[in-house]
Amino acid sequence: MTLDERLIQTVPSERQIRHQQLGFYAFIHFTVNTFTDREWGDGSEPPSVFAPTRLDAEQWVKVIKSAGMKGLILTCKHHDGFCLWDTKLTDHNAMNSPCGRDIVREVSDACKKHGIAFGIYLSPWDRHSPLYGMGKAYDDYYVGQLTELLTDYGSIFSVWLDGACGESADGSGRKQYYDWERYYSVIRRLQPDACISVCGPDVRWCGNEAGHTRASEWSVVPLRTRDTEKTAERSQHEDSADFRRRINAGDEDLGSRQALENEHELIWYPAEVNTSLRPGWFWHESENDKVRSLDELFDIYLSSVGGNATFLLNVPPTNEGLIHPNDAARLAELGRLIADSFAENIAPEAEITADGNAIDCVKTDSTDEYYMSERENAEIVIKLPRKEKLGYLVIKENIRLSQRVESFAADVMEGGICREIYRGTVIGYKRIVPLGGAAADGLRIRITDSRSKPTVAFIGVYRQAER
Ligand code: FUL
Repeated sequence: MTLDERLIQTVPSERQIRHQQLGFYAFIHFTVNTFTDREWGDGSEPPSVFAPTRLDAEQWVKVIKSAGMKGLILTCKHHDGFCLWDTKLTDHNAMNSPCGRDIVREVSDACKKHGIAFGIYLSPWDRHSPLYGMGKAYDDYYVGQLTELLTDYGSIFSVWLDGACGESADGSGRKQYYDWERYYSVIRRLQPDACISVCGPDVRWCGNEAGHTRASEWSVVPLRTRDTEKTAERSQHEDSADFRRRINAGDEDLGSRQALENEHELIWYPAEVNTSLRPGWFWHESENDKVRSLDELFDIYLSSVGGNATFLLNVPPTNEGLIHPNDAARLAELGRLIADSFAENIAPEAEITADGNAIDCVKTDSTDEYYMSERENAEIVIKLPRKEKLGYLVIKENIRLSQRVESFAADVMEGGICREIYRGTVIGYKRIVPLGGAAADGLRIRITDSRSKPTVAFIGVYRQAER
C-alpha cells in the first residue's frame, strides 16, 4: 500500500466527528485555589476555605453561551484533590465545605437546560489522597471517582485527562504510575460517546497553553503522538514563565506527507487548542484587569476553529462563584464578533463550478452530499451575483473520507482578474480564510496537491461585517 493509500484510510470515529463539530467550548477551573489565590493547591487546604457566596452555575453557562461556545469542561477535581461533587469516596469535597452543594450537579444541570455539552476534568495527580502513589489502591479510587462522575451526571462529551504526575502529599516522594488503559476502558464502558482528550486516544493537545496555533494542524498523525502527553514533563510548572511558552519548533510538522513517510502506524487524532482568558487557570483578584483582548481571542478562534482544530477557552469563576463582569463582557463581545463575521453567507446565491460543472452540494453544510474531484487536484470557481466586500471564505473537506488536501490557494477575482490572497496546506474539517474586506465579484479555490481525489463538503463566502 502506498503512503497516500494508508493516509486516506485513516478516518475519524463518530465521537471524534461530533467533538470537532462543537468547535468552541469552555474550560472552568474552580476549586480551593480560587479562595487561596494559588494555581496549584498542595492538598492541605481545609474544605472550610471553599466558601463561594453567590455561586450560580447558570450564570456561568449563560456567559459561555454568549460567546458562542457549545460545551463546558469542569475541573471536578484538580491536583489538590478537593472534589466538587457529592462523592462517596472521600470526605474531602464541596458537601463538607461552607458551600455545601454538589457543583457538578448544578453545572451539568445548567448545561442541559441551556443546550451546552458537559465534560469533566478529573486530575489523576492527587495531592490530598493518602492512596496516591500506592499503585492499584489509588487506581481503584480514581476509577471509583470516574464511575461516579460518568454514571450520575448525564451524558459527557469529553473526559479531559491531564498528564501531570507529581509526588504524593506525605513528603515520601511517591509517584503514581497511572493505569491509563484501565481508565480508558471504564470511560468507554460508561460513556461510549465521550472523547478522551489529551492523555487519551481521541483528542490531541496542541502542544502549548498560550493559544499559539500551527499554520498546518493535521489530524492524521503518527500513532506514537498519542503517548507524548502521558508525562508531566511538558505541562506547565506552577508560576513559571513556561506557561506561555511557544510551540516547540521540533513539533511543528506532525502530519505532512513528508513527516509521515517513515511512520508505520497512523491515527486520526485532531488537535485541541487550550488556553485561558486570563494569565492563570484559576481566578486571582490581581488578574481582573488582565483579561485577554478581543482581537487576541478572535485571532485564536480563527486559527484554531478555522485551522482544523477545536478551541477550549478557560473561564475561571471568582471566589463569589460567578464569572467576573470583565470576563463576561469580553466573552459577550467575542460572541457578537463571531456571529457578525459569519452572519451573511453569500455562497448560496453564487454560481459555484468545478471544471465547468455546477457543484451546488457544497452550499449546504453537511457531508451527506459533497464534491469529489476526478483528479488529485481541483479548481473551483465561485461567481458572485455582484461585487462585494468579503470578510471570510470557509472551506470544509468531507473528513469521513479523511483529510486529503495537502496544499491549496485562494484567489479573489474582479472583472476577470485573479489575485492570490491565501496559500496554505491543511483544510481538514474547517479552514477559515481571512479575505480582509477585499472587493471581489468572484473567488477561485485551487487545490494544488492532494493525497487522493480531494473532497469539498462545504463552501461559505461571508460578506465583510462592520466593526
Ligand atoms: C495543567 C495543570 O497543571 C494546570 O493547572 C491546568 O489544569 C492545565 C489545563 O493543565 O496540566
